[in-house]
This record gives sequence, C-alpha cells and structure tokens, in this order.
Amino acid sequence: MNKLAKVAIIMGSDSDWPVLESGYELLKEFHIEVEVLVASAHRTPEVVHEFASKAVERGVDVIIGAAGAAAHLPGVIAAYTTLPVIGIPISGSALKGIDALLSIAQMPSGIPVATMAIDGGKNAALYAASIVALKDQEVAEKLSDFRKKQSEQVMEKNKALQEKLK
Ligand code: RP5
Repeated sequence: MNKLAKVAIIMGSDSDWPVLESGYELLKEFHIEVEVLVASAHRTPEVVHEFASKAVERGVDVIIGAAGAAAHLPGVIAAYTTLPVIGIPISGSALKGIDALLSIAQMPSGIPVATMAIDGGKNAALYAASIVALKDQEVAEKLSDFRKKQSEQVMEKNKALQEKLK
C-alpha cells in the first residue's frame, strides 16, 4: 500500500472508550493509522452522517462502530458508506449489552455490519487489521506474528500448569 492504511473507531459515548482502548493500541502496534471519534447516532446524528459519508474520500479503509443500549450507530454509519463497518455491542446498559448485540447483529437485509462479541474491542481491531492486510503486506506479517506469539503464550501457560500439577 502506498498510503498508510487507516481505521476509524467511532463510539457513541466516551464511556465506551475503556472497551476500545486495547484494540486502539493493537492497531497502532500494527502501524495502522487510527482515528478516534465520539459521535452518537441519536445525540449528534449530523456528525455521524458527515463522518460516514465523507470517510471514503478521506482515505478511511475500515470503520469500527461501538455503542451500547439500542445501538444503532454501526448500522447508521453503514447506511452512509460502502466501507466495511465492524460493530461492537457495549455492555454498559441495564441489559448488559444483549440489547446492543441484537441491534447490531440483526441488521435488516441490504446494509451489513460485521458484529463482534459484546465488548469485543480487541477482536474488532484484529478483524479490521485482517481487512487492511488484504492489501498491506506489512500488516499481514504483523498479524501472523501476533498469532504466533499468542499460540506460544498458550503453550507456555499449558507447560506451567502441567509442571504445577506434577
Ligand atoms: C450509547 O449509550 C453509548 O454508546 C453508550 O454505550 C451508552 C451510554 O452512554 P452515556 O450515557 O455513558 O453517555 O449511545
């Protein structure tokens, strides 16, 4: 890729940020440019519209949208762009994110949102990196390294447990 790949993370409230921070850090580690925005589909709909409709021309490759409660943010973003949109249901509601999960996953046919697990900030970042990696060899290699390191950590933990149980 000639330009630095760009992922945008949009959240409905700054209260969503703790779920997103580790994914943000991961994207930075992969040398992906990340922009972060607080914008709400119901409190600041014009900002969401402006952002989503201009994202392609501003060079954004993938959008991660995170929201809690009756979470329509990722769906509204997807309505205004053909870029891939990854939705993260946030758990901070009375229904612990089940409401957001259903709102984001059950998009009516025609406007897709790739839905992560409740509070799945890290997987959203990894999924965004996988999309970027289709055209960016450096990111593809960093993703492979990440997987390799992750496997090694699991095997080390297993080894430590086996020793403890002897
Ligand atoms: C949603 O409402 C946000 O995405 C957040 O998860 C939830 C609560 O927002 P705050 O009341 O914390 O601002 O729109």
